Amino acid sequence: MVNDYRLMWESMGLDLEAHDQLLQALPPLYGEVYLNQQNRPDGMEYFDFVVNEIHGLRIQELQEHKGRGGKVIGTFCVFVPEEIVRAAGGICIGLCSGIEIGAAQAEKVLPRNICPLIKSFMGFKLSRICPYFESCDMVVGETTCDGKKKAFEILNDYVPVHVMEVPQMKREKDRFLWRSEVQDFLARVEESTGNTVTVESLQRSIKEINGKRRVLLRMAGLRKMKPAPISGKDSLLIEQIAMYDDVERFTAKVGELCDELEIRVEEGKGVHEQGAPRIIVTGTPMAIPNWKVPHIIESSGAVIVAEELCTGMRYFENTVPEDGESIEQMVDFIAERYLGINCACFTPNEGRLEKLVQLAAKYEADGIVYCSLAFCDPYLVEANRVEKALKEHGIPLLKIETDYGQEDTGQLKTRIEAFLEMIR
Ligand code: BJ8
Repeated sequence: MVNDYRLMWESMGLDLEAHDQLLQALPPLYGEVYLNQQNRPDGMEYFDFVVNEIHGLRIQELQEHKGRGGKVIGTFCVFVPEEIVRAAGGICIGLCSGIEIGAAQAEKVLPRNICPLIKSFMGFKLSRICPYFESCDMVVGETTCDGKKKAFEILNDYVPVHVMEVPQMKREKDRFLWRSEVQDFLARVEESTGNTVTVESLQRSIKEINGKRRVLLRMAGLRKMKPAPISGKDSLLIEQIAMYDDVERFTAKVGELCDELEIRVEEGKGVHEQGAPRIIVTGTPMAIPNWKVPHIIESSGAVIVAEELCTGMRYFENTVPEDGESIEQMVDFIAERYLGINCACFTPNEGRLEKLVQLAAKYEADGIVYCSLAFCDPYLVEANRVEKALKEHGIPLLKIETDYGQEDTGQLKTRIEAFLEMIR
């Protein structure tokens, strides 16, 4: 099978040597972070399988889709409406960028001191190492932060990029702009796929993507229970896989897992020791395989009960109304739903502060860990507003700034352990 995959990777133009190195790095890391956990739900077997096949089966599915004339569209932000891509018969893939790779290549076109997520996606593309990236017929960028916005101009030299202008405020005129951006995106997707989005296809796709979001919300709801029936690391993995797995299969598998978690809740079966501090993680997205901070938190005796992240709650907390009757009305609904995302690129971003306070109460959290990638101005600066709001409500906070390297692991562990000790 691996040999078949090698032929596939070769035919896609991957740098096989560099790709081998990447694939060799993943299993030991996964084994240490994931497979060593105690008391994992049986339903995690599917997600272990997906990771095991990360550059295999799913890539094969994408290639088969392309072989039938289908298109693959890559994204880097949860602001890109996947409902529209799906309604046009395309497959929408969240490109991960969660590992330091191809940095030397990336630094040929980018400054050294830039957010690791941006450096990572440029490195992936320039070193031809990611079969997801190489499957993309088009990549969608956005104007959320300056680094990404300018990097997409460069990326466009290597793959067609469509940039959506995400407003930075949420006034009526910003809503108007965003609606027109969603409308333009629909036209661009139709052009790229060669398919027309119809009322029926968009209605269906909205329902299917809502289904995916709802099942993730169901899983999130079960994590409110004491003891939590699933670890934060496993939940994060599922939220990461949500970005690229087959929508129907993924929804069904998370549903099966939730059935099992409900039984665990009834039986009072949890994944952690009694009295373990309950933590919410917030900040910049944690793309596969960036599990560093959650792993430190949970291996220090705490349990993560929610992620106020784009690889978390911000991805699934809102759905699109399903009663739209025309394309125009559904575009409005979609635009409105997406503008509800509380990204730090907005000013002000009160919604995020309110959400964090609410989450802390609903999930009975003992503390919040604010984790920002280095050089990410929006999240690093917004930490001040978050700190102020949480202080007013007496919610303990730990702020962390890190990157994809492992050099700071010891130091982070010391700080996280001290924080847990303080809130215990
Ligand atoms: S909606 S959080 S996925 S933009 S970490 S590249 S912001 S410098 S990723 Fe994000 Fe969309 Fe917002 Fe979510 Fe820039 Fe910060 Fe890097 Fe970032």
